[in-house]
Amino acid sequence: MTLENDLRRAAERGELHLHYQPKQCLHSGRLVGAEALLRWQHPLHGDVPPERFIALAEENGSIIELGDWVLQEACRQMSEWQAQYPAFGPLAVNLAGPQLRQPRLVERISELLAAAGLEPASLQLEITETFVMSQKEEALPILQALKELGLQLAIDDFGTGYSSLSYLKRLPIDTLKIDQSFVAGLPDDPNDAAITRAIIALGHSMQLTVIAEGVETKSQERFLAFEGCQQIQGYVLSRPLSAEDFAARFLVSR
Ligand code: G
Ligand code: G
Ligand code: MN
Ligand code: NA
Repeated sequence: MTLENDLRRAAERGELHLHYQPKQCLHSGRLVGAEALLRWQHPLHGDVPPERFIALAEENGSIIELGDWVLQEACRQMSEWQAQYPAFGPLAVNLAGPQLRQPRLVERISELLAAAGLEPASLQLEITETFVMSQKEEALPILQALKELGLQLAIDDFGTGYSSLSYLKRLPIDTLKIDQSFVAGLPDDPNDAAITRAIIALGHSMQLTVIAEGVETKSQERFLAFEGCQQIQGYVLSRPLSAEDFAARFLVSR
């Protein structure tokens, strides 16, 4: 498949870049970091959405190299931003299942952090609930090693992955990220409202930060603030932006 071959060469051809979407504290209104999201500008097909190539990359194994490029670029960008805006962070990066299974992952991340001169706490890893819950025996020691290094850990797409609560309790995580499918129905859909409240309560009882993703409207934002959700991310604040636009809009004016 040609898209598959193109993907393997995308990094070296300079076709990959990261976009950044801000995260905000609902209580203070302050910026509390950003999520890095991978973009592929294909010379013929234009912007290829990650939905089309992340799964492909996971299947053919190129996610390891792709993910390594993402981590390296995120660290490079973060070190540039922290030099100018020391209070900014953490920067969150999505990690796919196959990346978490690499034996040298922890070593590699500490190498990248050291090369960029970053504290481990400047980096947050977003790991899907589906991976963590489907690979319980395997995931726990990996998460423990990443936590020992000092990274922040978030469970992404929370609510879609059939969490075992007894297992969740043992995970060394900092943050639950409420999946955007639940946020979409707020504030009117009674099921989405109930699920969102339950996740917020669960997070509080486990002393985890709860962030809602995919927040698009002020009425969703108000509902989440009222229910005690700490952070939001979504179009209501901003779409994911290029590094340049993100800095101009969210860093320079601080
Ligand atoms: O930003 P957005 O629509 O474009 O992302 C679509 C999906 O791709 C989301 O599920 C997101 O988590 C995933 N994604 C975006 N960037 C990365 C990345 O760098 N690594 C992995 N594993 N997934 C990513
Ligand atoms: O990593 P994750 O699966 O959570 O990726 C977040 C995805 O959601 C990305 O594709 C991003 O572009 C997208 N996104 C971010 N904010 C919003 C929003 O407010 N509404 C919708 N529909 N999608 C969003
Ligand atoms: Mn994510
Ligand atoms: Na998500």
